[in-house]
Amino acid sequence: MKKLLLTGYEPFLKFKTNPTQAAVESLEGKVIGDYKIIGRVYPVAFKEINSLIEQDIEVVEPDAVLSLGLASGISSVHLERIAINTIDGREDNTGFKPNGEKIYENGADGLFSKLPLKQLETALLNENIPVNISNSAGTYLCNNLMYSELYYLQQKKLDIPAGFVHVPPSHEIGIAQRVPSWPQEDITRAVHIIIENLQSN
Ligand code: PCA
Repeated sequence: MKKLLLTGYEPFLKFKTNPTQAAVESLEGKVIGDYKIIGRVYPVAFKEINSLIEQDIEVVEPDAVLSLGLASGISSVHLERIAINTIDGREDNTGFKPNGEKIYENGADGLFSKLPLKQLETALLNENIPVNISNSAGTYLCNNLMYSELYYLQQKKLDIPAGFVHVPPSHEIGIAQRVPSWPQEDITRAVHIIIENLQSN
């Protein structure tokens, strides 16, 4: 059975929950399409994230990697096209505040998703899930994870589907923060549909 490493994040900043944690916890251990789901929920910590994803890819030996993050203010699923070699923005959960540093000194400026974005966009639309292909994953933890994941796979010459998807807030966050939000079950269903439509080699 093929394995898919599915990653989400813990709550951060003013968000008391993270819908990606809930999605990972509900899909963990399931078989979806070609894949058995191996779930991980990561801390929002710049200094830990690179080694966490490297270790998990090494230990799990996945046939595909799908990473998820919450983006407040979006009202559709965002299939991220590119990760950039920089971190910047608000402090993380350890209090570290990035200031435009490179993630890898000798890394490429940008790394492209290895997910079939157009195919996934069509699959989600066919299931009535609002979706957009996004050209910026920001400069916070999510971009960092997407970049270090793709960088590591490139270094190891592992040619597998891998990439990052941002999801909107769940209603819990929407109500607390007065931002657009979705039912958690639709967020989890969107992730399920993405995995179903990921073909491994
Ligand atoms: N979203 C943040 C980090 C953790 C998460 O779920 C981001 O978009 O960078």
